[in-house]
Amino acid sequence: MKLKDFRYDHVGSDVESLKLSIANKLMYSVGKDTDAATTEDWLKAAELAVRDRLVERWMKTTRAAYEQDSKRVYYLSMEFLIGRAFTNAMLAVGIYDEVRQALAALDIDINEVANHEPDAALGNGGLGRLAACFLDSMATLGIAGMGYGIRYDYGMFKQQIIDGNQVESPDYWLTGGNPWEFPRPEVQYRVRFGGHIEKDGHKVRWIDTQEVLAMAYDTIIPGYATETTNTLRLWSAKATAEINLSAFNQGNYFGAVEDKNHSENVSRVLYPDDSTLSGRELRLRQEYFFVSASLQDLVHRYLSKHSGFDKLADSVAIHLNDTHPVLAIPELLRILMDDYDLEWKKAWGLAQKIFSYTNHTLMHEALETWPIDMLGRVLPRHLQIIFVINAEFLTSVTAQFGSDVELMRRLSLIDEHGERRVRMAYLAVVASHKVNGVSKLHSELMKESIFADFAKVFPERFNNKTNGITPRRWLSQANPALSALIDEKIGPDWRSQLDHLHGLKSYADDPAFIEAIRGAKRQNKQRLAAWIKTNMDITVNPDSLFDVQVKRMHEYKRQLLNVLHVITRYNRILANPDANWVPRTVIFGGKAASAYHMAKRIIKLINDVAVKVNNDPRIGDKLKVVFIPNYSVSLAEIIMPAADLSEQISTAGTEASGTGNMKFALNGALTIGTLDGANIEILEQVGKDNIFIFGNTTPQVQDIRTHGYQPRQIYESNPELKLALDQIRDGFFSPDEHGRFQMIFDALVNFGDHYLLLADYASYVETQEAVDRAYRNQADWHYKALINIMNMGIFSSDRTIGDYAREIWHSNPVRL
Ligand code: B1H
Repeated sequence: MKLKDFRYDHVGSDVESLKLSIANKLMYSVGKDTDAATTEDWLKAAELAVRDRLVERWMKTTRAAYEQDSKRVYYLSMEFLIGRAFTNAMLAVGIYDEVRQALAALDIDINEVANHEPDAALGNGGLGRLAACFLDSMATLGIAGMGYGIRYDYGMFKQQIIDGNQVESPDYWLTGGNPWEFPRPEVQYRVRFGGHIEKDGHKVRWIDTQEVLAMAYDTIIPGYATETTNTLRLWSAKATAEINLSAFNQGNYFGAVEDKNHSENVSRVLYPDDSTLSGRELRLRQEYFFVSASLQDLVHRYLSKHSGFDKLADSVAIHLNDTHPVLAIPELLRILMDDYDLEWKKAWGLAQKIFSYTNHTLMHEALETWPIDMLGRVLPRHLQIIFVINAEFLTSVTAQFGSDVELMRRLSLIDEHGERRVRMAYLAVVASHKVNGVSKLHSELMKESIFADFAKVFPERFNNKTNGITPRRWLSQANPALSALIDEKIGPDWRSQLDHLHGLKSYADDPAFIEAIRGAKRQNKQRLAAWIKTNMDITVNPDSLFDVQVKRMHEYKRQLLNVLHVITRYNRILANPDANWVPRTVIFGGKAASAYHMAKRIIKLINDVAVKVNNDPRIGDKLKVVFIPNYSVSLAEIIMPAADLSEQISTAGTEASGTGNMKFALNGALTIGTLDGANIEILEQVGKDNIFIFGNTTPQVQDIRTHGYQPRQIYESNPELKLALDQIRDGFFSPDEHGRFQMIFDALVNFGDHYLLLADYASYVETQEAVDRAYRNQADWHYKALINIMNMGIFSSDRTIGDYAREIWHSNPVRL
């Protein structure tokens, strides 16, 4: 309905209007008196007031995109690791200071309330955080981009460290309500599972299915310094009325409610795996659940503006964030053929123009394959469509390359070794017009390893888009001290033009500026030291070198190599206590997947080493070890700006890109790292004098492996390494349980050291000595830090998204 005189109060953004708004929200929306209001209540009131300042622009953007029929980019992802939204929203709209003053006038400290916001932790790690940075950049660049995902009731678990062990508990993030989302009960789609298929002439019918409803919740995604405001639409499962009614009519009230609970489980919880897969049926259902709702929704939106599907590929780009949403491919084909009677050829032609796919890992454990049995049971129609895609694909390959049975076996979407399974990554490659990796190295390796045969069949399809990070959250918001310094020199535009940081070059020779950079770092280290004191009751010295490794716990990321260095350093200090040691605080943080026993044991080892080292009076300030519990986006915002040294030490060829590496360097930490993932591109940007590179390269790693790697030989021949490993094995760090770390020793010395820690140990320890030497010269160290900061422009996710938009999606900004 169009109302001629629909009027509303435009909300102002001056301090007085904000103060009044916040008071009104506390009164009328939260329903609390100032006497009774808790910090959470004030936060809610302030959030709602800020949210109001986004809504007008949000509607304007939605209307403009619709009127201009802009090409939409749909970013399908199982994970969006957003973190907090309050400060981000204020900075985007440019009202942070006004809100701060308005709250102060109400006797409320903005930092205090902001720290009470729970993280939206709907993701595991890098892949999910990348999706969040991409949403920020799409909005900032004015691209009509929409995220689609799952509104998990429980996000990433909360990690406590109890007696040095990880203990998981559920993340009740929605308990206090979520002011950033708008429930859309009128937007619901049926998602079907199970049943069987029936042929009716040349029509296929999928019948006798169980159904669940997907209900939309829209989250506002503000662009920075632009009116463009996009949407993240997340789906939550609701039981259908039928489920409840039929059971109810049979007099089975509790049965009905149970059934309802069962079907709603599909959006209950995020799988806490990172770079590994559990392969459980509920995960398959989750994938189909959100993909089906998203496709129905986008087709519906398209049809509200068009009749017929001729323009679909001009209107719509669908991006697959890894293989988790790959069922979108058969789902689109199903909708087009079964619901709208398109012919196979037409439908397939459209799909190939619409889909694009990013691969995020080469690791075997993370490559999704679903057993044919399971797929056939849960999604019989989709399995049938996948068989058709495969048959057509293999036919076309035969036409091109002749009949080569081995090649067919390798290219087939169906893995026939043992239990037959669908290779989801192959399906993604065959159906997409573009397939990209996430760093230069990874994109090359992708073509040589998992997709080698496909790169011959479709050479034009493969490309690289090196990851990026949003400078709004990862510098402007996380590091106000450094941001203010930069603003003073080059103005505020770097927030949306990160390559403007090059302008700092003119100040690289100014000792006063270098000293100011050092001062900002020192302030951030104090902030982190205070956090550690308050939350862990450990005193760390802000003048020590902060050596930080925060990321998911995974063997390939080699937290253990870091531990081996810590132990070696401890032994060296004891052997030579009077030497002039550079004091270090080694900080770890990260979660282990709940079923990943080795990763959990490594957490325990870190904590046992910390107890030993931190309580040894002979060590004093020279070495401290801290494991920060519950690493998360909001903690990263405190930890990263405080780091002097960024540990990026994965085995060469294993970390697809990394994005933490970029965040640290942007905040002026120097990297100690292998030639892996985007570390290589950081090296290209900063030059070899401003980064600490060590270890075997990817070809060397391949070489070592093919020539028969012998970790025991390295163990036997390096006394310091042997001592550290023996101490781990013999209970030196676990006097209460001597065999506790035998499995770690075995993995490294007896069972092949799959990630080549021992092969890189000597080089790593030597490079750590170079770090100490460099740190002694503070002026030079912070000069190097400035060179890092200055050259990180290319790692803005705005650059990344600009490249995707131009080269993959062919989508232009909405005009406002
Ligand atoms: C990355 C994953 C991942 N790669 C499976 N793969 C998951 C795989 O729940 N699961 O089943 C979850 C996540 N995550 C990371 O992506 C890479 O390891 C990083 O190197 C990369 O920077 C990041 C973003 O591209």
